[in-house]
Amino acid sequence: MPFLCSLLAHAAITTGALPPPEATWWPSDLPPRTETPLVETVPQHDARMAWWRESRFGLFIHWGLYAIPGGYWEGRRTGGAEWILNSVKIHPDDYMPLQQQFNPVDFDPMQWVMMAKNAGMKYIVITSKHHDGFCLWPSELTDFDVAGTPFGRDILGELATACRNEGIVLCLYHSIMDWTRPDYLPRRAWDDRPSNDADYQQYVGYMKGQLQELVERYQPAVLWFDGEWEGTWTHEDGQSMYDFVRTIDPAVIVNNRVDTGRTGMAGLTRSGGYRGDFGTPEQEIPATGMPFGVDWETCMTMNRSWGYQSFDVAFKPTKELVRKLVDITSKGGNFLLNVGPDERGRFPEQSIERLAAIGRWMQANDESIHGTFASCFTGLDWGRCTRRNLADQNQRLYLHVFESPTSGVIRLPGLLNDPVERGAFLLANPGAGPLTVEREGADLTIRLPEGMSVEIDTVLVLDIEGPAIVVDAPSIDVAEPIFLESTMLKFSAASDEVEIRYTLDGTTPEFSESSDPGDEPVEIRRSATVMARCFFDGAPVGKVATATLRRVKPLRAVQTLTSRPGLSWAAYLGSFETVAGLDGLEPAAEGVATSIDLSMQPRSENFGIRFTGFLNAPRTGIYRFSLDSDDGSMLSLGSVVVVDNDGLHSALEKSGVIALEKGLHPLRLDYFEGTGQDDLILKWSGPGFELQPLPAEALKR
Ligand code: FHN
Repeated sequence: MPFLCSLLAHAAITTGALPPPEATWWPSDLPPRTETPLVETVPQHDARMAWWRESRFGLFIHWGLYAIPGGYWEGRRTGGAEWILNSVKIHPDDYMPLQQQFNPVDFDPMQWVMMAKNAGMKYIVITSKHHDGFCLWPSELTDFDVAGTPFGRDILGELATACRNEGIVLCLYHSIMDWTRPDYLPRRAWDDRPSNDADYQQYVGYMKGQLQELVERYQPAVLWFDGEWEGTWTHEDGQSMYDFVRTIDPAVIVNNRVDTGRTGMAGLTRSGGYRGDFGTPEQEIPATGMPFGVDWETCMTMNRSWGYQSFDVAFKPTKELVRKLVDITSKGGNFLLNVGPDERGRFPEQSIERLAAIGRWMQANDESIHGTFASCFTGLDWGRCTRRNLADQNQRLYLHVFESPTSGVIRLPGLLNDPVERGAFLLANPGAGPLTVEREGADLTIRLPEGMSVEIDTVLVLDIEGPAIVVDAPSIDVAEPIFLESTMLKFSAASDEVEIRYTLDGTTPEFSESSDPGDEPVEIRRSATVMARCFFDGAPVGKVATATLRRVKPLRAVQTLTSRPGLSWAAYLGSFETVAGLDGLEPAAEGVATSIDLSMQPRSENFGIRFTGFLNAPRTGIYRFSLDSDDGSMLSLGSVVVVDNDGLHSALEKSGVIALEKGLHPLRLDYFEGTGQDDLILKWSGPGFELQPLPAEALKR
């Protein structure tokens, strides 16, 4: 196979390479840690994550006292499910007596485990303690637990046994937030219990004691933390907790909500040494998956509630749930699908029915989910792709056909590998004989069985020679989209077997003299609209890549007679929705800061801060500013808004680029915090230095 052999010589697996095995798996911006068994090489980290990555599909169970009201309170339908104490503003003294009603006589752990197992799920994550503080196991550290109920049985212990007997992995959800524990802060606003002797670090110790109980008694394979966002739980607490539980059990996997680095419901972990072994998108699936090599799991309800609510009958159809599982798997993630059992310990009928229906699809197709990894295509208009490695470096592609094209043919765009002899076949019915596979330039096509209709997802299998090499849009490598005198362009593609052509005037590249070959770096000296495309045997392959490059003049520095170290800051009290809300207010406090942080914040919630002064640019050049905040923020230099990260949002990072003349530039940084987590991190990069916090000498007033 001459064509492919030459390919393999250049095979750069288009899904990105993992760091070399000798790399140490530890947040790279942290000093190496030697005092705990937590330092892992990449192979050791991969070994710890292996079963979790192979599983791909798990059952989330939200169960506790809140199943008793089930969204009703004092005879009224209130909604709120597991949040009912908060949603209905119930005083803990009125909520905690639910403990005397907890008697789930129909609880059958083996039945739960078998429903999960038959659905093709490999692990169960159950709420050991949710935000209401009630413990589903007999804890030595509190009476607000299952031992103090009429039921009295060790729910987690019985479930752990059933899981072990059926080869299902037990994992525990544990809430950091605790609305009833006296030492937890902040109190709910309507909770008038005295808080002056509440000791938050005492609460952290209580949490650690309970986690030690749970890890030593039930050996959960994953600790799924939640409720980290109220501001009292700090990055230091998160680091300490992660180290604590992994020191007790170095094999345990911990999600990123143990720390404070989660970027809201999108779930990715911010850079900066935040702990957590996987990201946790909630009720959403990343549009294109996370960067290759990042572990993540989408958690989602079947209806709209995590906890039980009889009137929530908006259950997603089985077809939608299966396609979510496939979509997530095709992006390299795990799917944690939730059930909220009722007060008797029964799964809702609709959940039972969907788990069984998913199981019927999985029975014929689970090979295309378990043990597979992300697609090699950026987008397929007829469905999704998952894959696994085979012996002798070959790969198996699972082609999930959601919509059968009217042409009766599915196209694998830019797939340069050739199929192994056996061609393609239906996973659910291999005996139906091979399907016709043909090459059309850089694409492969597969003819579907005559009249094939798709009920949920019909999976085809295609084994290919070697690791998948897919040519899509070439990458256009340039330092920044703006430049002063000139900048260098480089182009690259997934394979050397294609040729890159580009234009600088915004016209679509062609395989002719009208477009230049992109095999050498190019110097750009004036603004340009770059378009680049791959060609294979003279035919265009994949999408067109574009980049707009602008030649600019630097923002002039201001001339001031003198300047003193540090920025002026003013703090404001109020509930804001944008930074504009700070305008015209009288400051509650003022001062000087030699670094940009929240050390001067006047309180934990509902405040704003405005920094003003000058930025001292060490030399004329191109500067990039990264502004990471929860909630809103905005950075201006002179009259230019460099980064607009305004609005009510959880942790979010945005960046902007600007050309500056050496010298002083008027700076204004506005920030506000609503409720929950707060964060303000400003970094910059510039001529001769990488992204880093602004040093004191850069801040003047
Ligand atoms: O507040 C919780 C909610 O009750 C539920 O547990 C979800 C599941 O991930 N997590 C939090 C909301 O983001």
